[in-house]
Amino acid sequence: MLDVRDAVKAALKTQTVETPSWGYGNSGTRFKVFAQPGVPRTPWEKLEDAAKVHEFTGVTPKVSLHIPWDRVDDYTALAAYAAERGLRLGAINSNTFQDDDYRLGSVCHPDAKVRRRAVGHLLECVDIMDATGSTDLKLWFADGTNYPGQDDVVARQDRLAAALAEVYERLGEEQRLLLEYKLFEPAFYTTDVPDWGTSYAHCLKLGPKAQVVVDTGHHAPGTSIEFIVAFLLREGKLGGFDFNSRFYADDDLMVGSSDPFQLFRIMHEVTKNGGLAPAANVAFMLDQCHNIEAKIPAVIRSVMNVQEATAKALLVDLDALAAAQREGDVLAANAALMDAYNTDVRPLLRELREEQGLAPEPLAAYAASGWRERIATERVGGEQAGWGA
Ligand code: LRH
Ligand code: MN
Ligand code: MN
Repeated sequence: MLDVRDAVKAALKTQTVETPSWGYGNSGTRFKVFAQPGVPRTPWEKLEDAAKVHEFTGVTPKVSLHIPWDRVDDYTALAAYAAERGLRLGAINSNTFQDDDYRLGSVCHPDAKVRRRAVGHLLECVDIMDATGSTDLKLWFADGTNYPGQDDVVARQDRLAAALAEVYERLGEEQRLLLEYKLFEPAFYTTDVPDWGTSYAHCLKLGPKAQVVVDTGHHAPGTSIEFIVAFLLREGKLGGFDFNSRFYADDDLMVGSSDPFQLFRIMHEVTKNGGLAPAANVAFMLDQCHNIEAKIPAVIRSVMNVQEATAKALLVDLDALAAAQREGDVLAANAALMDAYNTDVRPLLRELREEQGLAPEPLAAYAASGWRERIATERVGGEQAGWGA
């Protein structure tokens, strides 16, 4: 019989985590961007850093791009540059939130000319996907209103549905649209895609190539994100995650850094409900910026946090759990989860890495690699690209 540890390791070998190009660039809050030495100046340099994360973790072959932050003349060349470094380009994230035109929204804007411009950008993102070989288009809209009466809430939903339908029609056979929701910010009275239910309803109407993306930083405090995950998986509508952690507002902090138990509970629903199987096609993406901590080690730490939560989730004794649930034994059922959560999985992950020819401690291996010193010397001057720049 397969040993439990071997089964966990085999499952972990199938998991990949997609890292965001903007996690490597300079970023900050609206108060201050703290520049760091050696930070990438171009999308090409961001890929070099992403390749380092992949070199030391072995599980991050894909990098998400944000357009226009990662605009280049030749996306085919960018994909080739990634491939030379053992990487692929992942989700293309649209950006309809940084232009003056979008003061009243983008695809939900009351003016048809602005809506056309926004849809034009989304279609351009699909063109980019064709060039990069990306399969996922990730859409997040900053649309909404700040004041009662500002706009017609239902008309805005109609405009959103029309825009999404046009983009959906443009998708290729292997491409899909991931619709992200967010409860708050920057529209503080109504948000046009505020929650998973709104996203789900639009995706359901659009068809099988539209799925919901769960950004863990986009909920009200106390929300059971694991319930949302379980529900969406059951419906075949969980497209992926934007992982990060939050306290009060948005989501720049490292996933699993403050509430590893929440991440475990989420991963328990994922593993229990088949979400780790490659066929489920759930994209485990990070959506983070590292403002005060060193960026590459922060991405590595985040990836390790996802792996640790996944390993613990895979250790849950599902037979014992089901038996306790059948018998209505609440304490035993809860204990099945807690026993797994309280297991130290770090030795198992070290073992897994060694079996894969990796250094057992990715952070130490990165620190010893000299990359940090090298980029600090070589990457001087030039414009910083990306979020908060
Ligand atoms: C919005 C968001 C969305 C954006 C990213 C930079 O808060 O989560 O995914 O594309 O941040
Ligand atoms: Mn996000
Ligand atoms: Mn966010």
